[in-house]
Amino acid sequence: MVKNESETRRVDALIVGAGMGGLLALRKLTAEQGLDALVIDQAAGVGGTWFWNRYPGSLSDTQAPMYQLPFEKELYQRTKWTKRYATGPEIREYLEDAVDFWGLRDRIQLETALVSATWDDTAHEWEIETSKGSIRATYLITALGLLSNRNVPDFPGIGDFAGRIVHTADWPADLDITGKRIGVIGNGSTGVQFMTAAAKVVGHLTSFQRTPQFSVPAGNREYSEEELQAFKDECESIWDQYTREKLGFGVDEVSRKTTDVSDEEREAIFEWAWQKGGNYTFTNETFADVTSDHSANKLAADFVRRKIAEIVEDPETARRLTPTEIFARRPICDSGYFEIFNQTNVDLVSLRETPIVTFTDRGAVTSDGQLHEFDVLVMATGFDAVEGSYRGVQITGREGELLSEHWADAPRSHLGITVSGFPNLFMILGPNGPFVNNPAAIGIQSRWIARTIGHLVESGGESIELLPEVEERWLDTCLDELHGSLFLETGSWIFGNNIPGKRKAKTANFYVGGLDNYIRISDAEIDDGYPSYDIRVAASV
Ligand code: NA7
Repeated sequence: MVKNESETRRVDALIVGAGMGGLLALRKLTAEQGLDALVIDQAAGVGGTWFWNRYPGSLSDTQAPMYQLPFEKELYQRTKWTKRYATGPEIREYLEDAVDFWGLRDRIQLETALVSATWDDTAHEWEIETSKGSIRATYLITALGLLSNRNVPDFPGIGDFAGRIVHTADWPADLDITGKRIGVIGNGSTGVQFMTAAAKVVGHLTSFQRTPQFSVPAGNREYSEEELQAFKDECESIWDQYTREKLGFGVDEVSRKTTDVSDEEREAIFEWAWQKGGNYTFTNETFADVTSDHSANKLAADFVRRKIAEIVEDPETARRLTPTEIFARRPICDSGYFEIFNQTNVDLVSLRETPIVTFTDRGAVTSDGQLHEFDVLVMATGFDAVEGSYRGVQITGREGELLSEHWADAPRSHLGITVSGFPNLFMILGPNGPFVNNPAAIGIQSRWIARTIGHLVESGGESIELLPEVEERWLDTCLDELHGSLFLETGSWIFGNNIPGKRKAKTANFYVGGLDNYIRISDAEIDDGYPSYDIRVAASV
């Protein structure tokens, strides 16, 4: 259909997603590159992941000083967070403030979904359809989030349930769980946070657990005035550390191995981490081999198993809560999760031992014939993550190829940012980006994108496109880095193992070679004049 040109809005850059990634890209492209940029988001407010995940207990388990938009010193000084971890509402407030502080409110169009984007190789721009009209943009930046596409599994007879069914990532504003009977499916980070908070206020909670998870104390606490001021004074050194760290979570990434110390010393170090709290403190600040070596992993896992047995009073409940797999999912921390199972209003159902056979109007019936009644069913069932965020949007490249076709046998990109055949498309947290603290990745990728677009503008380039062989090489690099990873052996979203049939043979999903190496490789691309790219220069230049 030929569109009326007057109905089509024209911008230099269209950014899809008003979460941390989209907002930082907007800031950089407008303030540093002077571009006319616009953000669209299907949500009714900014915040991305944090807009949607409003379930009770929602909190970032990255230490708050590291869970901030990097390289923005003035914004950092405004942060009001006072505890080791920031809650969902605090993060939303922080992002709202960033929008006003940077004067970007007029450049954000909410309740607007991306429908399709097609590269016009004659005009050298993207022709974009949104739910609110057409836009043409020289650059398309997709900041769709890693964990946006909700996983809602089907259960037999679930349509018969007469109560309310909610997903944690689509939490209704009018839902008050106080005094209610709640069923919860899922016990990943979200389920653990939700149940720990909900158990304090609900009438009754039944946890339907498929796979028991390792979780360590979060060690949440108030920061002193002095500590808060020190973070503000030294924020640039936090960002500087990214160039030397593997993960960017602000934990001391030790090189000591479990075999370097005696049994007593090892136990004392695990105990120190348990008392200090923090997921990556336990996995990376104790010993370097916990996440890479089976024997070391078992020592860490057995430590947590012993703690569960100490905390949970009923031995049968403790047995069902104790993981039998290796300790190699995205690590979880909590503020009293195992303790809730000592409460009389909390029950645990192992779906491995007694799966749900059907739902009735009153609740779920398990294979032992028991009806578990509840008023609200909470699905804390996670996401079709990473490239799953791109399902449902139609992005068509230079030769008419759909991004979904391009990724048919495995999602592929360079640095998690660019895709061959898709000129002037830049992703933030796209597939095969670094597996690190997300704000760190967002900062580095936004900076890379802004610099690259700045280079194009200055040099009269009208398009930049990744060379296909580089994309294949980067996929191989990501796969090589993954070789032997313990994380491949568990059913986590990190590699797409959580969705039946999703993970394909060549899928890497992340670059696990470390933040330091990622920064070095991505900086070198710019410093060397973009050897991995075909840059087309306008004829008149
Ligand atoms: P996760 O970590 O993917 O957890 C999802 C949970 O839902 C997990 O316990 C799953 O059990 C469970 N699940 C999923 N499908 C089913 C079915 N069909 N039946 C029973 N149980 C099911 O998602 P989260 O939202 O908790 O966390 C995602 C990330 O957000 C987290 O890692 C942080 O980075 C922030 P399973 O383990 O697959 O047996």
